[in-house]
Amino acid sequence: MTHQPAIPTLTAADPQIAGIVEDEARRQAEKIRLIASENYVSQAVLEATGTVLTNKYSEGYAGKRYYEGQQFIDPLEELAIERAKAVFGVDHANVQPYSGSPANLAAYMAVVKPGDTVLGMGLPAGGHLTHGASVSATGKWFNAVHYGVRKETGRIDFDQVRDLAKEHRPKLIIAGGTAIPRTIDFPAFAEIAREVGAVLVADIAHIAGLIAGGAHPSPVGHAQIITTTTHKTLRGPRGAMILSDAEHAKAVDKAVFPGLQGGPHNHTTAAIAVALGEASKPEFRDYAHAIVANAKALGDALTARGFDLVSGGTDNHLLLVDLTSKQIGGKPAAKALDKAGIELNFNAVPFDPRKPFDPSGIRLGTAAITTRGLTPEHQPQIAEWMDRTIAAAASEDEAALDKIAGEVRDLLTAYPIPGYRA
Ligand code: DSN
Repeated sequence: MTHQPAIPTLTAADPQIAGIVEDEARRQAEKIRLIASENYVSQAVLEATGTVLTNKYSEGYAGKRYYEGQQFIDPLEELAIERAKAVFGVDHANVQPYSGSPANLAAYMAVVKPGDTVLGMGLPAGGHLTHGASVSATGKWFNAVHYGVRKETGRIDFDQVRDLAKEHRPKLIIAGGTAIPRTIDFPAFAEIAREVGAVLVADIAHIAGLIAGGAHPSPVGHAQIITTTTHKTLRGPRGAMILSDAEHAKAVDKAVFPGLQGGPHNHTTAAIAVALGEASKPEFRDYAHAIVANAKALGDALTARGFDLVSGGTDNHLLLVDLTSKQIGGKPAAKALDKAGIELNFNAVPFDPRKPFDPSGIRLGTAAITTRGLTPEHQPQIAEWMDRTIAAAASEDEAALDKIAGEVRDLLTAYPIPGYRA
C-alpha cells in the first residue's frame, strides 16, 4: 500500500515523515470525503507539484523578473495564464496568489484603500473570513458592511444587498462565499454594483470547477475582478488565481507583486497549468455536471431521512445541513461521522443561535466523491450511514461507528483515488 507517485527516497531519508504521508494517503482513500472545499487531484497534478520548479525564485512577471534563469519559468507561467484565460474566457489572469485569502487581499488592494467601505456576505450567512469579517485583516483595515440571506428561504437577500449598497456606498462589493448551496446571481450583484459605482469582485473559490465545466453561470462580464482558489471543484493544487477584465489587469498584477507577495511558487504554477489543461477537456464538463447530480441526490436522500437542508436543497456541489431537528450539534456530529469514515466539517447555519466553534450545522460537498467515481445511486447509502451515525453518536455507541467505518471502507475499495494504490 503506497502513496502514488511512490516515495522510496523520502522513505529511506526520513521514514518518520514518509510514514505520515503514507498514513494520510491511506486515510484519504478510506474515507468518504465530503469536505466541500476538498478534492483529489490527478496524479499528473501531484507529479507537477513535486518537481524541481520548487527550487526557483521568479519575483516579477514574464519578461520582467528580478532574478536570472527564467528561460523555462516564463513560458510556464505564460502557459498557465493562457490556459486560465481560455478556460474562463477572461481578458487577464494572474496565477501567482499563494491561496484564496492572499488573492482576496490582492483584489482589495487593487481597488480600495484602508478605511474604504466594502460590502460582502457575512461569515455567519455563508461568506468568507476575507469578506470583511471582524477578526480578519479585511474587517480591521476596511469599513466592512455585510449582507446575509433571507430567513424563510436561506437565499441571498438582494433587497438587503441593494439597501446596504445605497446606504453605505461601498467601493467594492464581493459576491461569493464558502457555504452557499444555491446559484449565485452575478447579474443581480452587477446591477447593484453599477447603481452605486462599486467594483464587483466575484469570489468563485468553491464553484470555479462548476463554472469551468458549465455547471454554474459564469461571473465573467458581470464582475470586473474574479478570485478563486485552484484546489476545490477546479481540482488543482493548493493555490489561487485572480481573473479580471483588461481595465483592472495592471492594478491586480501590482497588488499581487510587489503589493503583497514575493516570488510565485513555480511548482504550484505548473500544477495549476496541468489542472487547467484537464479542466479544458470535454470530460471535465461531465465531471462538473456529475458533481451537481451527486449533490442533488445526496440532498434528496438526506431530506427523505428528515435532515433539514438550509435553503431546502442545492444547485451546486454544496449542502448545508441544520442538525437542530436531529438534536445534535454540528461538532459532535462531525466528530462521530469522521469516526464512521465520513469526513466533513461542522459549520454555522444562517441565524445560528450557537457559537461558531460549536455551531448547529454541518457542511457537505460532492466534488471529491465524484472524482473517485461515486454516483447518485450511492447517495441513499451515504445518507443512511449518516443517519445511523447520528443515532450512534446520541447513544455513544462506538461499536456502531466502527461498523459503519468498515462498511464505508468496503464500498470504497472499488473506487480508488489518484495518489494511493492499495
Ligand atoms: N477553507 C475554505 C473552505 O473550506 O471553504 C475557505 O477558505
